[in-house]
Amino acid sequence: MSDIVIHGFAASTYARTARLAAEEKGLAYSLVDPEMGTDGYLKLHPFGKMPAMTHGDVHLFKTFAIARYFDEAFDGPALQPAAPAARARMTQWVSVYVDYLYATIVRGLIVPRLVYPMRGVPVDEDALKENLPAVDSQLAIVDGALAGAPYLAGAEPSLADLFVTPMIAYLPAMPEGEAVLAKCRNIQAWQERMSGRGSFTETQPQLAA
Ligand SMILES: N[C@@H](CCC(=O)N[C@@H](CS)C(=O)NCC(=O)O)C(=O)O
Repeated sequence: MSDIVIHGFAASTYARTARLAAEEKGLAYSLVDPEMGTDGYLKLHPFGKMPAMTHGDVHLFKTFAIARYFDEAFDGPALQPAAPAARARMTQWVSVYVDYLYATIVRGLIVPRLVYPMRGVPVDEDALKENLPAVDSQLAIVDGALAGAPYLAGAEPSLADLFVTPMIAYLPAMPEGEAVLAKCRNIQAWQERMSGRGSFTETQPQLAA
């Protein structure tokens, strides 16, 4: 069988989602740092983002496509519910992550608070502060969805959970993140379940300055 290669930085939330899916399926893969912006990498990901994935002659970009490929092309526990309504709910939460949560919480809070200081990039504190009510309200919605529900799309973890959990994992590392998480008891309990999984431990990024 050909080798699976995930092109992405360990600290990337999207690359971690792809890795979580591979780990949950019990797949062997290598993680390779992409050479962002080079012609070579643009051949793998024409939009210049991460992750991309190669498996023999299968070349994919976009995390949802990669994660679905892992789920559907290989044996192992199903990462997508079979029932149409639950599967649609999974897709709904993946879209919520891609369209809303990533911009507000990853780009608007985690990147400026954690990544910019490591790179010596000045933080626009006003913009960060202005974004906090949206962080609160979006996470309150996720918290509400997890009230009385073990996972976002049913009784078992699905791709929806694998999209959201890497972002939540960064929040305790910053005061604004800690403060919002303290109000989200259902997210806390869910994150505890997610972080107890082998896939989570195996993909833990090391943040170094
Ligand atoms: N919606 C895309 C998003 C990919 C994305 O934004 N990845 C981020 C890393 S988490 C990235 O490549 N950032 C580097 C950049 O924008 O140059 C997906 O699902 O794969």
